[in-house]
Amino acid sequence: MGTSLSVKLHGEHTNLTNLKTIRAVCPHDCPDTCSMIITVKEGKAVDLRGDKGHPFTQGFLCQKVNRYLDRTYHKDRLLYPLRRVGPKGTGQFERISWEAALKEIVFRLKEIANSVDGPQSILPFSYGGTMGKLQEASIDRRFFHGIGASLLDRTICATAGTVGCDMTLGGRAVADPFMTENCRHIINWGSNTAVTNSHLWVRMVKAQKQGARVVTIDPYKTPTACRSDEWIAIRPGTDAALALAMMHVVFREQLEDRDYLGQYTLGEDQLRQRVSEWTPERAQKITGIPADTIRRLSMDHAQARPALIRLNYGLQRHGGGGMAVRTITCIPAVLGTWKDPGGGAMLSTSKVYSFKDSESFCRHDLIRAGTRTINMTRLAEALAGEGDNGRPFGPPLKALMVYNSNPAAICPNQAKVIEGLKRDDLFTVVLEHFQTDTADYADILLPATTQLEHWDVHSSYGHLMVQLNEPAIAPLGESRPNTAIFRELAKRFELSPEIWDNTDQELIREALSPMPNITLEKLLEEGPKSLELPKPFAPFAQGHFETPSGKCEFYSQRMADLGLDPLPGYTPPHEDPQSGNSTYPLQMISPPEPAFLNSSFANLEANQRDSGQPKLRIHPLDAKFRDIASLTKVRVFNDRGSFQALAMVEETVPPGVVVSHGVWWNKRTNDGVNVNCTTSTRLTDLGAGATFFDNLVQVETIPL
Ligand SMILES: Nc1nc2c(c(=O)[nH]1)N[C@H]1C(S)=C(S)[C@@H](COP(=O)(O)OP(=O)(O)OC[C@H]3O[C@@H](n4cnc5c(=O)[nH]c(N)nc54)[C@H](O)[C@@H]3O)O[C@H]1N2
Ligand SMILES: Nc1nc2c(c(=O)[nH]1)N[C@H]1C(S)=C(S)[C@@H](COP(=O)(O)OP(=O)(O)OC[C@H]3O[C@@H](n4cnc5c(=O)[nH]c(N)nc54)[C@H](O)[C@@H]3O)O[C@H]1N2
Ligand code: SF4
Ligand SMILES: [Mo]
Repeated sequence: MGTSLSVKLHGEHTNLTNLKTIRAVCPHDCPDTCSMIITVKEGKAVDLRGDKGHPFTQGFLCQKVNRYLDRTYHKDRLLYPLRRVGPKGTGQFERISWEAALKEIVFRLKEIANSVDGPQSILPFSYGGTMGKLQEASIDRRFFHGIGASLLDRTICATAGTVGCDMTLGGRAVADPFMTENCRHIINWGSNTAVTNSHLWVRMVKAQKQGARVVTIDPYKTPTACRSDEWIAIRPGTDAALALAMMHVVFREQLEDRDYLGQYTLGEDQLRQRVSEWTPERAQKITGIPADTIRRLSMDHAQARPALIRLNYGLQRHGGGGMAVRTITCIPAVLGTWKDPGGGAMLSTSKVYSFKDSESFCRHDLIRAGTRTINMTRLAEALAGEGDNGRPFGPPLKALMVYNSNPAAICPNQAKVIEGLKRDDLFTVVLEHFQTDTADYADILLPATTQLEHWDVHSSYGHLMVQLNEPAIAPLGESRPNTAIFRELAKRFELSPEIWDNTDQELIREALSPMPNITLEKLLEEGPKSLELPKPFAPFAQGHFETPSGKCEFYSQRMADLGLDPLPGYTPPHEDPQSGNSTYPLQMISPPEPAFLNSSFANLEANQRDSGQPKLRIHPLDAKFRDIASLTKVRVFNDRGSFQALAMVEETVPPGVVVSHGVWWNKRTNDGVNVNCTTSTRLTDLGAGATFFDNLVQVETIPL
């Protein structure tokens, strides 16, 4: 595409000599993985739109990525390597050459690797700034494994649910997203689908128009909840109690699928026994949801076919998040809803793909025996050299290499993260598009290319197609792809050329190699390709669970072996106002502002305009008790920190719950901090994940 004078693009022709169209992929951490069409004129991208021919994208992009050209050509884009000249955090840099930057990085890293502390005092820190196979995780991993750096456990988002699901299903909960519109009963469970998964949402709306009932279980009345047939307000962190009571109702009303239970599940008797204790009345006390509502929800979901639970991340970010997902994912097996295409439960489609497995693609074989792993959620502690649960930390961190992430804004216990980033004995390198909060602490700041400027290939965690990202324009300024930067570092470290001496196209071929029918050429010529899956696609219709028993494990020996409850159960929040010993009274959740993608886009003027300033949604009763009037400034605080927000007194939250959307750049707020100055680094019960929404705070007025 793009080189010929007359380009055929899903029936559209572009035959002006100086215009070409390129197919790209939205790189962001979002389940929709949209296919984008970029129009380029004389080397400049002049138009970007959703691919009309892509069956999931359906020709539209979200409000954020519609502005991707503004982001790419933004005046604040980093275009040259920079070296820090002022104190850490002040953001003062001077321009240097790539040669000088690379030389300094290699010199410092080698010096650290050869010191008594050894290479494990070097830590890579990256997450989902881009989800492409190459720019997210390829040569970078090989480089860090090759030099013997500490490993990073990437727990900030999804590991609680991954492990919770895995214990029950032996993999992720997957339903065919292309069949959603056929569903008759849909539960958005801890999922703000209309905002965070908008291309699935349009399918839910279609189902709704065809008579489906759409229900949203969320403590906050989100846009998804507003547009659903019913909003069920749940007390944060108590979803497992609701799921247990729903199964209680199903068994009591004899609405279970005996055939499915008999053939494809393990531990039915123990599950029956467990849920017999979970009457809707008991669950009402914990969840705040009336027992009658629980009964009705359970019966509606049990009696409709196909029935889908779209379970997402909101409910995972609590102390009991892993167990909540494990418990909810038992429901489809009790009801037999897995039998229907589109039905069952949906968490992520990522594991359906058979790209080259990351072990071999990222060369895990290079990892030196005994290398330690550091949990990214506990960056605050790691930078302070504190081991978990009193265990020794090992060699202190002396170098931090950050890419595809903005930890100064997105990590919990922000004050402590910043304290660590300020350390003068820490050598920090940041690869970025912009001078983020994290970039302000870099010793060397390197300009990275955006998705319009580099190659990549993508799976998706919300649909089932493989997509190629062809560069549309040349790298702006002196920016370079992550792959190119790590390639150069690996070369200068004299690592074996076979691990780095390959082009991005070669890497794409390698990533695609287990899928012989999907090649770089085909993706280039024909566009996105569907995975070859059985039609209809209902992966658990006849069991095929990848658990040790091959069944859906209500009883899990693996959980028992870990010393955990082998049955689904309810784990209360770490910071539980019902425990009777909590210091702060209000449960605060901080999901992302719709116009931001985590902290990405938070620096664009238009997105800031859409979002206004940090707000706090609070129920009228809680506001009255504190003399808080709407649209006045409040202080939100706990022992970890405090931030200011504009109070929005409204009944979109129940009493006892407050919502403050994230994730602002600290330096773009009035008080220089964001919600993460209050969030904690305690981990989830399974998967050692982040507990951003398990957070008790107090709120007070700010005297004028
Ligand atoms: N616009 C936009 N889209 C995004 C993102 C973004 O930043 N902006 N981020 C992307 C990423 S990285 C991710 S991981 C996904 C996340 O996708 P979602 O999981 O949909 O994201 P959240 O908005 O974090 O959480 C969903 C909902 O869970 C609710 N919630 C909080 N606690 C609980 C609870 O205890 N129980 C229940 N039932 N609900 C609870 C929140 O109020 C929120 O409305 O979205 C992706 N898409
Ligand atoms: N309070 C609170 N905190 C949260 C959340 C929340 O809901 N509430 N959400 C959590 C979740 S779900 C997640 S996933 C994390 C996300 O946290 P992060 O993964 O850190 O996501 P972003 O904030 O989007 O930052 C990604 C950065 O990568 C950069 N980037 C993008 N592409 C490239 C590239 O090709 N090369 C390089 N070098 N850089 C690139 C972007 O410019 C951006 O600054 O945040 C978590 N933090
Ligand atoms: S962020 Fe999500 S919805 Fe928006 S363009 Fe990217 S993939 Fe599509
Ligand atoms: Mo995430």
